Amino acid sequence: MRRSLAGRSLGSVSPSNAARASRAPGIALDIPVVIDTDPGIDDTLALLLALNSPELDVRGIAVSYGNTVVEHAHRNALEILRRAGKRLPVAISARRPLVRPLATAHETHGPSGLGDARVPPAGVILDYVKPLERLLDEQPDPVTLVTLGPVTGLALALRRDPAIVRAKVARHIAMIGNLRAAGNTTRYAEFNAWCDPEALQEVLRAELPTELVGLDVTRKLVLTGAEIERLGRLDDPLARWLYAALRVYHAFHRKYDQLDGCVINDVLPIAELIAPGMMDFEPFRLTVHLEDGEQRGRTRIDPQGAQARMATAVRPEVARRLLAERVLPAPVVAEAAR
Ligand SMILES: [Ca+2]
Repeated sequence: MRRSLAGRSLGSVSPSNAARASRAPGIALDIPVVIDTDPGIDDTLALLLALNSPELDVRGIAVSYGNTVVEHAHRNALEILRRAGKRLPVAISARRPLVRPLATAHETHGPSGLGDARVPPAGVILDYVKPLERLLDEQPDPVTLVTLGPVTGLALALRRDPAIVRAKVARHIAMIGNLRAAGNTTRYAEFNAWCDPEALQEVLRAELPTELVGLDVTRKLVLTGAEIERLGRLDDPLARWLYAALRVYHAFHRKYDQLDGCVINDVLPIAELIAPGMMDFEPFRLTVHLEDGEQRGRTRIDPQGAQARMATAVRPEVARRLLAERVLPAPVVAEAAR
């Protein structure tokens, strides 16, 4: 077995090719997926997991503002694709919230969005770049839309072309919101929901259907400080690059959450697609607080709210095992490899 991280997960015989080769021709088992993302350190692990998983056929990436400005998120997405050895269509999902001023999480993810990881300079994104609804329209059949950032781009697509969204999105799974867990941006609100509560309200009311993977479950998926330090000691370019990103995220968690580790929220919706049933979902009627203040962006149960399913329990060891097998080398995530 090659010890190189790149060789394990990103080598020339990709898991994707190997899996396709073992299947009968003409039988498409891969789940077609479009990922709307604001990379982002946890987005990076989620994207690498998706790109390295034969169960998923990632058809394209749509990039949003969120953890950083959209120009940086776009540059980061291209760098993640380059390091994964993939070329995919990249669309622009949203540059700013529907009505609120743009805010980013630079104190969590660093000014570039990827901590101290080296990235090329960001360019200007011109107006004719493909929007999310065009990326969806190009799909020959319905896809699973995964959103890992604010849902502004999906709300805009629903405003501009609801028929395309409804025809091409068979399932929407989102890292967003919280019910019983405390917020991570205010006492009550999760960051993606807080960024654009009006967009989340519009998306929920569309009842696509949407499934929410929120802080109630994502807080249970933690890379420990010891695991991050082990990653930093590996002699491997991708491991060093990920470590430079994760150590900033780790320092943030240590300072603000008194947590020796990183909550890697965005990995969970991807893991659920690969290993269905690793989370429990329950149906709710949900609404979003649109008022300013600590309640802004809070998701809560409301008998008049929109129907959606929300994750209420998780088996994080499944996601940790997937990361160990497909993104991080086994010695990093020690117990998951057993
Ligand atoms: Ca994200």
